[in-house]
Amino acid sequence: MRITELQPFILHVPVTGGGIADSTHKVTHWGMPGVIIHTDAGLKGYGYCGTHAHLGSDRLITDAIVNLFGPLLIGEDPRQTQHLFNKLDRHPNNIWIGRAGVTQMALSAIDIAVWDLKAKAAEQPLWQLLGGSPDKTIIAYNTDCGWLNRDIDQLVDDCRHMIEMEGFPAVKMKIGKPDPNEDLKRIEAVRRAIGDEAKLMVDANGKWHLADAIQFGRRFSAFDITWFEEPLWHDDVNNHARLADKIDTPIALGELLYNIDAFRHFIEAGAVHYVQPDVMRIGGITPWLQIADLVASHRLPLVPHHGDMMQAQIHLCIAHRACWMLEFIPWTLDYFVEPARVEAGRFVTPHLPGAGTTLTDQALAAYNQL
Ligand code: 0YR
Ligand code: MG
Repeated sequence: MRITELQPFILHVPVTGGGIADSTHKVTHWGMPGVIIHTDAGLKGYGYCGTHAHLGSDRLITDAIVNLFGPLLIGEDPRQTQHLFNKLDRHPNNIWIGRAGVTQMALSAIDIAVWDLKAKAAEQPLWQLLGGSPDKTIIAYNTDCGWLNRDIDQLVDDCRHMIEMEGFPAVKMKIGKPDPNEDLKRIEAVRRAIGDEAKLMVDANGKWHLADAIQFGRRFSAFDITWFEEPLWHDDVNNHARLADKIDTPIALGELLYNIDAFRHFIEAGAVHYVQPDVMRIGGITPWLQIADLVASHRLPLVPHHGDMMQAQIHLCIAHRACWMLEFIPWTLDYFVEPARVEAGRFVTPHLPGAGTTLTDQALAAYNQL
């Protein structure tokens, strides 16, 4: 099988309730710049990353896919995933301007697409190709009920609904209001509404500084918070390690890290307890598997970020021993041939061949901005 063509796309799809916010931004749409990789066997591989639907930055990603990496792929066998990742990752152009940011996300989309092709060529769902079992249970936690721009009454209703009516065993809420005391009031209200059994996580998206994180993070113990996500600036290893020593609530981070070296630095510094790589940011499935083995070697849990909208990462979670929980956000369930499904708070095992990333022709026609 040989790669014959790269067909880029940029989807912008609506998010819940007309707009969502965390401490860094408010968005009305989720962006999915990506690529369909065509082959001479008639199989197509789909890969994409996740953004805040800014067309300028999305076009940078698709330009890197087509013009930085594209010429290196035509004529190659997509099943040679290790060979192709090394060829692109270590290409002089990528070393000089890449290894993070736009080019790393472009590489992620390509690597996901070639793994999609590899699994389709093997006529297996990716979790099976990787040696997983369909009987493995992956717990879903819901982030789509905890947005920072919901008032406290809506926040409480949405979180209670996900636990009581939808059967999720865990919800995550955003913090990062101008006054952390308001965050504490919201945390207390949600904990009271969902009861003591349900898991509750909080996510600051990097907004807090160390003093606030210590002072207010110590008070999370009263509410049994499962993890404090991205408390501080995303790349700040030392202060996250200091915070981890000062508060009881575990630290979760990784959604904005780009490579295995960054994960190793946080893990070896004792700065993270729940590790959250995102397959659409770190260069794809090939490095995801390496990072997952690193995480497992340190006996830490791996709970991926939702950037691929769970489609590929549910396969990876089923296959890898470090995973037992995955973030859930429902924005893109109508746009995939086999959308991620949750029943009673657990992901349903996908069964179609491939990595789960095949978009419908209708979605490509309706939402493509390219
Ligand atoms: C959502 N999940 C997150 C995204 C969310 C961010 O648009 O920006 O809030 O991905 O932190 O853990
Ligand atoms: Mg987060």
